[in-house]
Amino acid sequence: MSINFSLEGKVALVTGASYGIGFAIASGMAKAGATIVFNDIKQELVDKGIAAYKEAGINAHGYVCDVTDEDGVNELVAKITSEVGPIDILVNNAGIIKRIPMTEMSAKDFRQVIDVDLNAPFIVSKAVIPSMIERGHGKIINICSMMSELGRETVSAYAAAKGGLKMLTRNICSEYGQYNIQCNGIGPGYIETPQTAPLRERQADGSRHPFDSFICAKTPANRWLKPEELAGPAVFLASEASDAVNGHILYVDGGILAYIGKQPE
Ligand code: NAP
Ligand code: GCO
Repeated sequence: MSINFSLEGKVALVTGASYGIGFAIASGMAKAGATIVFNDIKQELVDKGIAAYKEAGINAHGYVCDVTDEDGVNELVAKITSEVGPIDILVNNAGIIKRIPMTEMSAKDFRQVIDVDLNAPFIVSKAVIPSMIERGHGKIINICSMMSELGRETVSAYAAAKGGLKMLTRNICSEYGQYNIQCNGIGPGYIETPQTAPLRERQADGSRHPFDSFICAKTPANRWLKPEELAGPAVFLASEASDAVNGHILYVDGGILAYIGKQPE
């Protein structure tokens, strides 16, 4: 019996993948044979992304698109389909966070986080599913979070969005599994990217950021994870090897969710 982890002949759209987790996942999928398509809001970042993929030996297709803009997303999917090919794999990766105590957060800020982190995965998934149904297969991977399971101070909007994204994942599985579409989530732990840079920066006196020490104490391996460590799980969920896996959130967190945390010395 052969197990097929290959993505040869597949077109993968990874949203918000000029850098960070999206770039790492797309790079891993390219190494498994996928044709990579990505988007970002700004042309400048798309250009930088294309150059970065090229440097990694990957001929990626980059487009400017705000994933919260439904008309723009529908145009993007039509353009990709005509210029590259129908989308076989969708990774809803684009995301933002605003770290503000809830009682100080405006409704506008709350809505913006929900719009990017939850409404947009709905919009993009809705745009690609009909073609997946027509072709009898599809893979959707939603990038969830520790905050799909846990809360913490200042991230109310983000946690609400990522908790909702977990349930959207399960609902796409429920509604479209009959068409051989698998929709799963990846729940990264704490990853070294620009999004978490403010939580890791050295203090004025040169000491470690308190949150840096906190997260390392909550992670069995006592370290932050790297974006590249998400590529293997993503390739698995994008490949035929996971055709019987559906509606699952695969936590790639170094064990944070299993661990009470290191006792302070
Ligand atoms: P990041 O470094 O902030 O990158 C986010 C990417 O999404 C950027 O390329 C950004 O483009 C793009 N983006 C944001 N809003 C967009 C929009 N409206 N339309 C299109 N693209 C948009 O974040 P990251 O750390 O790589 O995180 C990627 C995903 O993983 C996010 O969903 C995040 O919530 C999730 N996650 C991150 C961690 C972590 O520890 N880093 C852990 C768990 C989950 P611009 O630069 O143009 O804004
Ligand atoms: C935070 C972090 C986290 C990570 C990630 C953890 O402020 O707590 O940004 O939310 O981004 O989502 O899985």
